[in-house]
Amino acid sequence: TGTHHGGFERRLRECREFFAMPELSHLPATRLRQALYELYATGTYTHTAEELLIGAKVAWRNHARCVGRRHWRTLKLLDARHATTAEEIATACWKHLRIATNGGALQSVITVGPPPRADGREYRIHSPQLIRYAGYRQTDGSILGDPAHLEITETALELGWRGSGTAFDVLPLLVSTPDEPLRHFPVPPELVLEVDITHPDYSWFGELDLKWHAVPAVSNMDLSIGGVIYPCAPFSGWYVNTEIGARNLCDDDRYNMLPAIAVELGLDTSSARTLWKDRALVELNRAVIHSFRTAKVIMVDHHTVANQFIDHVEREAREGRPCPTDWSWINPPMSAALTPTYHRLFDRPDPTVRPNFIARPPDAG
Ligand code: NRG
Repeated sequence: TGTHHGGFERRLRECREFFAMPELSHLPATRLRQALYELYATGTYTHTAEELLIGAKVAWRNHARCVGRRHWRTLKLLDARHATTAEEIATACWKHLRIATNGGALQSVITVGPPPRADGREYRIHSPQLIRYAGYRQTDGSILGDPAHLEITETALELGWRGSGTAFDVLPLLVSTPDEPLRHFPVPPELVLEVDITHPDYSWFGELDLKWHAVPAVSNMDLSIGGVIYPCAPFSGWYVNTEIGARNLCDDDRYNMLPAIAVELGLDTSSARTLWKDRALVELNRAVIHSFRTAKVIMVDHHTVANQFIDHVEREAREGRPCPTDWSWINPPMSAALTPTYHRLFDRPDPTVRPNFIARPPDAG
C-alpha cells in the first residue's frame, strides 16, 4: 500500500522541500533535522498542528484542478489524527459537516485523520464524499437516484444499510481501519443541509422534486504533505452552480433532467439543432442559483468564480509563485467561452508538486 506515492528517497526529498518552503521559514533549523531523524528511524514523522494547517493550505493552493483557490488562506483545520476507530473517524466527519455547513454560511474546512500505520495499513473513508445520494438499479432496468453511486450503494446494502427508496437517499459513511472491517455510519439527518430546487419564473419547476446537498465534502483524495500521506482527509468548500446544474442533475449518466425540463418548457426536442438541451440547461442552472440564494446557502456562479480565479492567478504572480492549472478542469461545463479562464493559458500542471491533494488510483484497496 502507498506505493503509488513513491519510496523512501521521495519522502526524504519531499520532507526537505516542505521545511524549505517560505511559509515555514520561521521554524528553527533543528525542526528539519528532527523530522528527518524521525523519518529515518520510523519511516514517517509527526507534523505539528501548525505544519499540518500550512501544508493543507498549500496543498489547496497547488491543486491544479481547483477553480476556487482564491480562498486558500481561509482553510480551517480539524485535527482528528487522534482517532483510532472507525466510529471516531465518523464522529470527526460529523463535526466537519457541522462546522463546514455553518447554517448555510459555508466555511472551507479540512479534517485530517490518522496517517497510515508503520506497517502501511490505512484508515480510509470509502465514500467519495461525506454526503452522497444512493443509486438503485430497479427491476425494469432503470435507475432510481444517482447512477454514479450504484456500486457504493450496493456495498452499503451488503453492510446492512437500508435506504428509504427515494431519488435522494443519503448514503451512510463507509469507513475502514487497520483493525476493523468496512463499517457503515448513517449521516445524522440534522447535519445534512439540503436545498429544494425551484425556479424564479416557472412554478412547475418545483414539482420536478429536485434537491441537492449544500456541502461538497470530498473524502476520497490523499493529502500529501512533506513526505507524509494522509489518506483520510475530507475537505469541503462550497459549490459552483454548474457542478449541480450542468453535471449532477444534467449528465445523461447522472440525473439526466434535461429532457423532462425541455418538455415542461414546451421546447421542440425533435432535433439537436433546436438547441433544446442548451435552453433547458440554462433554466436548470438559473433554478439552482435561485434556490441556493433563497435558502441562504453559499454558492458561486461560474462567471464570478472564473473572475475570482483570474484575480488569484494574478495575485500569485505578484507573490512570485506559479499557479499550476488544469485548463480543462478550471473552465465551466457550460458557457465556457463567456468566462475569462477560457481565453488564456496557465502554468502547466506538474503532478509532482507537493503539498497536494492526489486522486487515489481506482481500486487502491
Ligand atoms: N463536482 C463534485 C464536487 C467536487 C468538489 N467541488 C467543490 N469542492 N466545490 C460534486 O459533488 O458535484 N469544494 O471543496 O468546495
